[in-house]
Amino acid sequence: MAFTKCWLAYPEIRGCRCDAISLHTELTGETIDRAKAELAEGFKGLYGAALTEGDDITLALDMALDPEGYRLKAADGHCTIEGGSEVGVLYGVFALLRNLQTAGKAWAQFTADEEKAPSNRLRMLNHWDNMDGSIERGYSGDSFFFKDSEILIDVPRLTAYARMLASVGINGITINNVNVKDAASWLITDRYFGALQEYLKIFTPYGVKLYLSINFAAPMELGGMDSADPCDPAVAKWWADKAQEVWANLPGLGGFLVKADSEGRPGPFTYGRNQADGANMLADAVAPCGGHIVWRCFVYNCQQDWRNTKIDRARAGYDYFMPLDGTFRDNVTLQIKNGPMDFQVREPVSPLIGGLQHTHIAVEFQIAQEYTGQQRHVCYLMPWFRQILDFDMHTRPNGDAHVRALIQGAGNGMVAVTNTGNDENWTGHDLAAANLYGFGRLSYDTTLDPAVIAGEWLRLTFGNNEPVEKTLHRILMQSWPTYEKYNAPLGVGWMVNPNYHYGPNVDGYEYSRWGCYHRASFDGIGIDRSPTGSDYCHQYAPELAEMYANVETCPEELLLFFHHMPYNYVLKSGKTILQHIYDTHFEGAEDAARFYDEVVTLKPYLDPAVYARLEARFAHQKEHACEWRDVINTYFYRKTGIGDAHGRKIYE
Ligand code: GCW
Repeated sequence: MAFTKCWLAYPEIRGCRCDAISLHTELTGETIDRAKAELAEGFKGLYGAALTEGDDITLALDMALDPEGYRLKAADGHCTIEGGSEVGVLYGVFALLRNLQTAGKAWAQFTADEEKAPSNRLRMLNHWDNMDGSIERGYSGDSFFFKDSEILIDVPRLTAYARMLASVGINGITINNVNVKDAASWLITDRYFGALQEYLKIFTPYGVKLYLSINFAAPMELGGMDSADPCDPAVAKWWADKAQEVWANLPGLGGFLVKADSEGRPGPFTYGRNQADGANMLADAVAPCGGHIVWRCFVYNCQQDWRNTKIDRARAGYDYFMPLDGTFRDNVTLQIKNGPMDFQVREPVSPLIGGLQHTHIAVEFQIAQEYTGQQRHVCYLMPWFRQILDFDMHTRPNGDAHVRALIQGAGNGMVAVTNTGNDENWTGHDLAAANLYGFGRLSYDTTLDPAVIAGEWLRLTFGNNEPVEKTLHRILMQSWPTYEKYNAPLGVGWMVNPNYHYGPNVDGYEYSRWGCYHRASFDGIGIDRSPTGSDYCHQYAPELAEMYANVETCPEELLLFFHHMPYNYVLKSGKTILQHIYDTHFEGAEDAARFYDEVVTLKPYLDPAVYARLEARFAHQKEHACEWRDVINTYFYRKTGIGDAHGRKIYE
């Protein structure tokens, strides 16, 4: 299937054409070949220029730089790019091409002086692609990795993808779903080694390490054993032998990602063992091969009884993993979702992220927008991710405990559940590509301003096109706040249709076993997570625990996450909670209608296919935001019998 070039289209910088730009380098190798090819493609597009031999640009190594860092200097038509390794050089080349576009100048006028090293070592994407070709929580077509239990080797598409990843500094991908099903268990067998070797050939030169999700019960499923007990030496031996076989066939493989004891997946709990027993057994198996185990912390009871108000799903990750801090091997990274629940539009930062002091961690984000509009609504998530990175956990009395600091250093980093599929434009909604671009950029440099990232992405994708840039920039920056307005109020989350997680259904999860409740009653709504309730708030450092426990100091956007509050409680805005719910839902739907009106004005400035896709999505969002507004407002009107203070229409 045809596919777009996304932000690597290199649209012409108008009025700046030149015949040739020349390159000199003594470096050789596959990564350098990719860097040269990128320059050739970039200059052809931006300036109509051929890449020739000469000294306009010099590529070199400087071992004093971070291995994934670069230094870029340019003035008077000359440019040097130095990298701490070949991959650093490649990153420098992408930085040059990006900066040329954002500057929008002629080659001879361009100046640059920047030196960068990545904020995080691990900058990874997780695909939830199944081997039948479907994608769990995929909203942009089918997998471009798998179909009918086979691995697809679509070299142009995979290469284009590897370039996109490298261009924003992503250095790892897990290609198969963490829910390892059907044929996927067999990815670590000779059935698939040949095809995976082709993947290594494509991704490795771009600095992208390949990871595989594995089935914790593989010794049983593949090895015919009767147990997968991590403390059984025979099981450990099976994994150690397996690792030798896998790495002998797939040299350079990054490692394994594991979802264990979660939502029905097998894991160490089956054998009365803990999460560290499981992770460490695998870590020891892969260590001689240089392998890495990424172990997810999304472990909770998904069979709970809604009648039992003592169990609190939000507590689970911390309760299971915190006592194990310091017991994990050095080649284990715990992958922790950004919030304690599950990728809601608003959640507090997971306390486990701050709690663990002696364990490698990666924060797991989701750009697939499972709960934030599923790539049909626009929802640019970088402002939200940046808030999370900037959050101070107060857990290092003598050091920096902002999330961005806690995930620095070896074994740590950022992961996103990705949003790509085989749709022509990769991400379904054209604007959803800003999340893929943005996640990469933010993981490489956690100090970047989300507004700047959005601006870059627009310029790279649409060229220098003022009406498009201005309008879409405004929409992107307003999109997450807008989505939050017409969604579940004040941090409580979960008012969605079960299973699909799309569209409003206020009580959709209220009486189910999944542990995500809002507990709306005739007089109030929200979960008491203070000491009078589950006391989840004391999983945070004392300053934060106190702040959250007290309704006066609890940030209002999370008020209902932490407290059960009466509808007539007056917020700092002077509005009651009920009126706040009404107002935000009216506003959210108005915002969505305005987005549509603004997008329609862009018709003359956009490629017709892009415009058609955007127009259809924004029309849907506009209508669907009204559905959200009306379902939620009606629900609370029915609970309370109190109407809107401004007399607006609320359906009965
Ligand atoms: O958000 C939930 C999703 C599941 C997913 C799970 C997880 C891959 O609804 O589809 O399973 O999280 O993160 O493991």
